[in-house]
Amino acid sequence: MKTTFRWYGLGNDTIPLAHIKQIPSMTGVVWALHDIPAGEVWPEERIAEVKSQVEPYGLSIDVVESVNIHESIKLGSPDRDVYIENYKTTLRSLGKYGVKVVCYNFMPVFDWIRTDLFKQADDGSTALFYEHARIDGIDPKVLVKQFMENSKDLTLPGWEPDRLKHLDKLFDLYKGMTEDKLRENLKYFLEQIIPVAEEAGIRMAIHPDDPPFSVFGLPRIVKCHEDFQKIVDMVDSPANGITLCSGALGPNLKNNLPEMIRTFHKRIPFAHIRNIKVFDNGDFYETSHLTRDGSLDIAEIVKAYHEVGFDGYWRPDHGRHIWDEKCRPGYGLYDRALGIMYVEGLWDAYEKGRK
Ligand code: DNO
Repeated sequence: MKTTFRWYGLGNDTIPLAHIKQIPSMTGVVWALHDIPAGEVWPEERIAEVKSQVEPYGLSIDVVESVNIHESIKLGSPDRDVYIENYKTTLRSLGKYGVKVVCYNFMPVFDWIRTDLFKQADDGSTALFYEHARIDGIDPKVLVKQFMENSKDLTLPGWEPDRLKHLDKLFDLYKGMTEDKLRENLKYFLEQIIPVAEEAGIRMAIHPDDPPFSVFGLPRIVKCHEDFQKIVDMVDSPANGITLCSGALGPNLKNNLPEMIRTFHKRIPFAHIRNIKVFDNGDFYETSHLTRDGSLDIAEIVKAYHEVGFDGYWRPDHGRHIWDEKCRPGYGLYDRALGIMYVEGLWDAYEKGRK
């Protein structure tokens, strides 16, 4: 498997490419043009610019996360075709510059949701945290405001101010939206996009809903094994794939990740590996990658990838904030680098065991 690392771009990430390159096993960055609003075409010259910044470090730009989906596509509004055409144009350009995988998600309104970005653990480290009681009683607008204040000048993926400024209107538009209707809208999108992705040499990889249950009454259609089956069946092509994110699926402890890997591995071009600790009441926080630190058996997950001969891309997902690092929530250098060493260590051990 090919190790990658999410990088927010020059001037937008606290971590220099030179440091990313020094992490053992590193092959490339996972990137995006974070300033381009969902629905707009990514200009070719901007794609070329990222390529020229990254490749001199011996790193690839093979994986993009995410080309975000305009809400009109998720809502199935009459103007969705305009945004689908824009998406196709972006895919063609990305293919031209050698991109191989495009991660995206189909979550209404919000991308991932947490209630705390810097929850302190006993050892003094901090990490992202989700608390049911706080979500149940909170107006989404208050949560958005807290997030913006807490992340200061570092933009958060999925929490772009542009996306969230019309929150009331968006919630109104989603009134009456069911899982089935949302699924139909995903199918409509995929039927148009996948042939273009195939031509461009790109594999699309849908990211699961994070957390994998309905929040603020919004429907969720990418949260378990059955949902994945429905999605891969919508368009039967290797280009219609999954980003298997252990941390996003993990809060539902019924999700059997090794089994999902064994079932869907031919449709998994991209894996996110991280651990979480789930409490009895369902609250969860993000731990180190170590199996013994969380509720997910990361060793079994890596074993499943090894068994199926996974040769796709993976990245450590979020990390804790340790050693006083000042960084974007979830995206510091140190803990993600430690996570990589753990996962690569497991992989080597399985590899030796096989021989
Ligand atoms: C947060 C990320 C998500 C993810 C998107 C994929 O840190 O895991 O923002 O990139 O959901 O489309």
